[in-house]
Amino acid sequence: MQNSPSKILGLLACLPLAVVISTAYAQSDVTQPGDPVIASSSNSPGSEGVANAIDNTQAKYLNRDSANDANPSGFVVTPSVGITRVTGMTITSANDAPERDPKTVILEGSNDTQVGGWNDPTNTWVLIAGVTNIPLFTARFQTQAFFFQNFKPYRHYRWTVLATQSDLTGTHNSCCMQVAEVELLGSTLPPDVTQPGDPVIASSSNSPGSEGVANAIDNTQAKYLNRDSANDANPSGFVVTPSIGSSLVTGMTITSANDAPERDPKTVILEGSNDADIGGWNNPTNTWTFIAGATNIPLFTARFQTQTFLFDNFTPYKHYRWTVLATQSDLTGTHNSCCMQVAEVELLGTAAPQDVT
Ligand SMILES: [Ca+2]
Ligand SMILES: [Ca+2]
Ligand SMILES: [Ca+2]
Ligand SMILES: [Ca+2]
Repeated sequence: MQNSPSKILGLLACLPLAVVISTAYAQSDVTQPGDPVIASSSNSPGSEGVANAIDNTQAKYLNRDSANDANPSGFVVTPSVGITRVTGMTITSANDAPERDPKTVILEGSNDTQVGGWNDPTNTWVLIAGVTNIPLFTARFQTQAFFFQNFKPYRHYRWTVLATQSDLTGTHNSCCMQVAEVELLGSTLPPDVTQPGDPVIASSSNSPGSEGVANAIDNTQAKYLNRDSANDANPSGFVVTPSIGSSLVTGMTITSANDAPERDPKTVILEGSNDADIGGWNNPTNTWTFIAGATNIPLFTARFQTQTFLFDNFTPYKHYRWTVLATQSDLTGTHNSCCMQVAEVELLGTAAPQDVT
């Protein structure tokens, strides 16, 4: 049976719409007015403070620290929507004085529990993107957008102007940095495609009775412990078949267990299978395809700490195999002669698109 031309045209007509929707979702502003913000300093006029940077109006944020580009200025924001992955930003010029517009901006991220201040030594910041030589804003309240690759999700963002447009405008900037608005474009993390009770197969039964494989996805801090990874002699992990059906997984979280950091995962691989049935952890009748590897996972610096890993994946799968190839072991100062253990694993993604015909 042939597809009628009208049906094909209909499908083509749908395609751009679908793209637009997904683009809009992926690139929405993760900040909102009222989110906690910390100014680089209080060197602002009373009515032009830092909250104006994300207030969704043309009201401007002005900071005098950047007079003559002597010092950086900007802000820290903690999006109230939670952990996000940011892959772009917009900057909107303020009402006047183009020499004060940003020319060089850096964006950093932090996953610290709390931010102690703009430049608090207890906080760790990681560079996400630098935008240099921003073109002149040719109008007031003009918005420029910048996109970059970033696979790391963060709780907090630090947005810093290192240089203003100043002399490029023909006017030396002896005043300040100013912006009408800044948006951080990105998305919240996709949800966990697994749920407690989903069929799981352990890499082996070499676990204490109360620390079996079901604990890996039970949504509690109860841990899964497998002794096969003592001395990193053998891999250990599990296969899970999400009961929601085929899913597209683009990330995972790993939460450390209650004790013994040397047992935490250091190298993990995730594979997918679309076989009808899984015959076991490593059954020769099954086909597994590599999806992503997380190598040199940073030390978990606390118990029940969650680390998140995001990756590109365009293939939906019915089954997932999560394998720990190495534990943190000696990096912690203690050799791991026991096992691998985790409090929880999440596979982040969405249900696979369904055939609508
Ligand atoms: Ca906004
Ligand atoms: Ca504003
Ligand atoms: Ca658990
Ligand atoms: Ca879960």
